Amino acid sequence: KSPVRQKILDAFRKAGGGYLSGEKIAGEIGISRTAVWKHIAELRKEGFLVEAVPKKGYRLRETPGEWSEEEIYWGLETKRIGRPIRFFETVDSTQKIAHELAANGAEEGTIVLADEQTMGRGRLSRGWHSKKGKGIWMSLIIRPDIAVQKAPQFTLLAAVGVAGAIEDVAGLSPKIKWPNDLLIEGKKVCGILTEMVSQENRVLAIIIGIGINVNHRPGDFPDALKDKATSLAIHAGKEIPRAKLVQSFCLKFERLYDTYLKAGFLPVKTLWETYACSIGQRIEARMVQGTIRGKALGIDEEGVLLLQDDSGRIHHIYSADIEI
Ligand code: BT5
Repeated sequence: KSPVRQKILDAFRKAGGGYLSGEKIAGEIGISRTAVWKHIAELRKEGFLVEAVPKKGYRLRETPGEWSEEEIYWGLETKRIGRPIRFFETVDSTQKIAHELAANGAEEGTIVLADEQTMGRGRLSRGWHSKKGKGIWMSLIIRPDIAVQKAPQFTLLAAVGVAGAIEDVAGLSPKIKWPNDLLIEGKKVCGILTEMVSQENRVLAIIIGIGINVNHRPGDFPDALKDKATSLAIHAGKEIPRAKLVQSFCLKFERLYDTYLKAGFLPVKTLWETYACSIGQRIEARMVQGTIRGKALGIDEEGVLLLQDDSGRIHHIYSADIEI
C-alpha cells in the first residue's frame, strides 16, 4: 500500500509544484483513479497539503515536516539507500524484520524503521532500549559482493555516517568508540549492530541495525541506563527532527558506500579516525576469550583494532567491548 504513496510523491516531485491530473498519476503508477484519490486522502491525513482543482488536478502545496514514512521519503536525496523505507509503529525488532525481508529478496537500500521496539537487540543477545516516539530504530539492508571477513567494516562505515548526520542536523560533535558506539560527552547516544547472511565465504546481505537516542529527556531512560546513555536533545537543548536525521544519514551512508565500493576501506578509515575517541589511550578490551589491557594504537587498513599490551605485544582485536 505505502509504496504506492511513495510513487505518488515521486510523481509530485517530477511535477515540480505543478498540477497533475488524477488520470496521469493513475496511468503512471498503474492504479485506478479511485485508488489515487484514496491514497491522496491518506497523504492528507498524514499532514500533506494536497490541493485539488477541477480540470487541473492535484498539486502538492506543503509537507507535514514530521515523522512519517512519506515525510522521510519526500526529503530523501539518495538513489538507493532508503528506497524503499518500511515504516512501522511498533515492532519487536527492526533487525528481525530486516532479516525476514532480506531472505525474501528485499533490494539493497531497503530500510526498516520503527517508532518503537519492544525487543530491540544489542550484541551478544543484550537488549536495546527503544522508547516510543523518541529515537531512530532502524535496520538497513545492503548487498555488497565482498568476503565475509570484511562485513564488520560496515559497522565503522555506518558509524561515520551517523556521526556526520548528527553534526549536520543536531550541530553536535559525537565521538566514535570502536567498534559500534557513538558517544557524546562520554555517554552512549547510538549503538550499531551489524549482522550478515552469507554463503560460502561471500556476503549475501548485511543488515546494519542502528539505534539513535534522539529526543529522550533524562527521565526517559530506565535506571540501569541513566549514567551511561544520553540523547541528542539533552545536549542540543531542543528537539531534533528525526526525519531529517534519517535523510541525512541515508545520503552520507550512500556516499561512503559508493566510495567503499570504488576505493575500498582506506578512505573510510581516514574519515573514521577524525571521529575516533580513545585512540592512543589506555583501554581494556573485553572479549569472550578474556580481557586484554593496553594502549589502543588505532585501526589497521581493514578496520581491526590494534591493541598493545604492557609487554609490547600487539593484539589484533576483531570484536570486543571497550572500557576506557
Ligand atoms: C549495541 O549493542 O549497541 C547495538 C544496538 C543496536 C540497536 C539497533 S535499534 C535498530 C536495530 N534493531 C534492533 O533490534 N537492534 C538494532 P551493544 O554494544 O551490545 O550495547 C548494548 C548495551 O547498550 C546494553 O547492554 C545496554 O547497556 C546499553 N543500552 C541499551 N539500550 C540503550 C540505549 N537506548 N542507549 C544507550 N545505551 C543502551
